[in-house]
Amino acid sequence: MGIHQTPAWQALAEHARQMQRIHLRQLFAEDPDRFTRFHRRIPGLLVDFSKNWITDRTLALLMDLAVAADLPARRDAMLRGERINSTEKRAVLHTALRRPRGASLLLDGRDVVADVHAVLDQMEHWVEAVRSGAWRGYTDRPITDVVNIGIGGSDLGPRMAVHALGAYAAKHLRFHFVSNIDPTHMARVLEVVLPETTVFLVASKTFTTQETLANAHAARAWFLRSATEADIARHFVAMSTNTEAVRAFGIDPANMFGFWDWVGGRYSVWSAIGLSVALAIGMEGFREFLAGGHDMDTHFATAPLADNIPVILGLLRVWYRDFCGLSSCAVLPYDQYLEHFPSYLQQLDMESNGKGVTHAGVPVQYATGPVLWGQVGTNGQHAFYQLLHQGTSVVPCDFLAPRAPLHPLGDQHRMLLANFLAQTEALMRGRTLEEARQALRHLPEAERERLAPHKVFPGNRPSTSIVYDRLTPRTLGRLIALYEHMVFVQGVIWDINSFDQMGVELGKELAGALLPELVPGAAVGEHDASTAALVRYLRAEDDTPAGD
Ligand code: G6Q
Repeated sequence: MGIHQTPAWQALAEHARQMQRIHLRQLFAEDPDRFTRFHRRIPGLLVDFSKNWITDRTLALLMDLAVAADLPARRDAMLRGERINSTEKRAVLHTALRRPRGASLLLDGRDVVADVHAVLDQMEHWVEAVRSGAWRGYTDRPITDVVNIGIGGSDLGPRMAVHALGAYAAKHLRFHFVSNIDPTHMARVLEVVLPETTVFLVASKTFTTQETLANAHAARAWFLRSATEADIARHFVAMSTNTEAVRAFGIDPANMFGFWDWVGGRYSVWSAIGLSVALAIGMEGFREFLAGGHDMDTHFATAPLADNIPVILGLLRVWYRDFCGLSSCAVLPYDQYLEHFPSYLQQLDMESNGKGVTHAGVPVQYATGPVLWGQVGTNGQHAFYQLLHQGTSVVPCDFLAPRAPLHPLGDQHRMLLANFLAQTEALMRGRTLEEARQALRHLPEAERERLAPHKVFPGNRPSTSIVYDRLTPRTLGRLIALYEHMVFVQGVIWDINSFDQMGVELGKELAGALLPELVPGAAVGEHDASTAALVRYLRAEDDTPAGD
């Protein structure tokens, strides 16, 4: 029986029809305890989900759905290391990367936690050498620049986290991230670094990714214009699971930091892929980051479903997607340090749950992963919030905000928080026509009547507020793990494999076929008329000026 055929699903569908007529204003007016009942706290974090389209009954029905989908057992299976990545027949053990030293978890008879800590110790050794200046470049100068070369999961996590933890970062090291095959990306970085004071971190789980290998080769060629092959060992390290390919590239495996096939790319910032993060904040900070992830794992593993923050927030996503017909959600951090968090989450969520078949390969009969997007506040307020408030699409929003600033500056943190609160309140309450008229009472009546409809806000726009004490490595670890587990919860309800990414393959295959066809004079393969014409145009064989 598919999840959509269970009584729990059908009860939610019926309940959603009843909820359609209720405005959030009304729910708050009728229930002074609404915040008390619909928020949860764990140390350092408060999650207020009272401004969502829910009642006690909604939550109870969502919990029934979680039970119908066997969520607790599925969660435990992931944490135990069962091969829940069904298509690739792999365990999914990013949580093992954050288990404390001395814990143990056996996978095929091997203690993966011991392996994790062996790599962390290796990282510590190198990270502290680079940060202290003991590790020197080929002209005996200390390292000043770190260039991470990687893409997707080998880029978005480290880039986001290095930026997010900027307040704790070594000031004498500059960090650069090159991901795109577009040569502009590498060229712009090479303009500002020197070969003798730069280390390149080649981050690739498979060490076969076209973009990363092309960029790594370009960096190597640039480096060898000033240095020798023997100097490579001091300037290139790799983070990978593929020792042979690392060696073939010319990096000594002694300068390789390993991880394992049970770490998915978009879940890999906690592994050696986080080497740039460790270089930025030091190993003590990196271990704190891991401890934050572990805090959330412990909460996810042990809190009762109704108090379990990732469970509640994951189920709310399902509620909006499948029962309220909403197809997108926004993440809006009121924290400049979290500038790259929305694009990080975009991959985490959309690559994990943008799936159309169940584990058994049967097309799903319901909607799966929403489109996730967002930007930091208050910037977004001056851009797309118009649509959030008055547009015809309803977008549930996650607001994130720190209670305390990392850089106190006059009254600005309070101004930031006032804006965050004002947005959640405005989205929830809206403004009626009568209130709009009131606000315009100073105007002549005709003018007031002309403008008032434009100043009406429907309100009833749901949001969740996630408030943390201040952004520390530990807080960031908790926040990332919170979203990882929310993604997992949704995948379990939808019975999809959140841990493969077959949807990125077809484009890669076609790009491989098209590459030789872009050489002028080469044969153009079998394509639709559009693709074939574009190939010719790009080869400059069709020079009809654009616009003619
Ligand atoms: C993430 C994806 C994908 C991957 C990149 C880079 O979950 O698998 O974004 O991280 O394609 O892969 P490599 O690390 O193997 O170069």
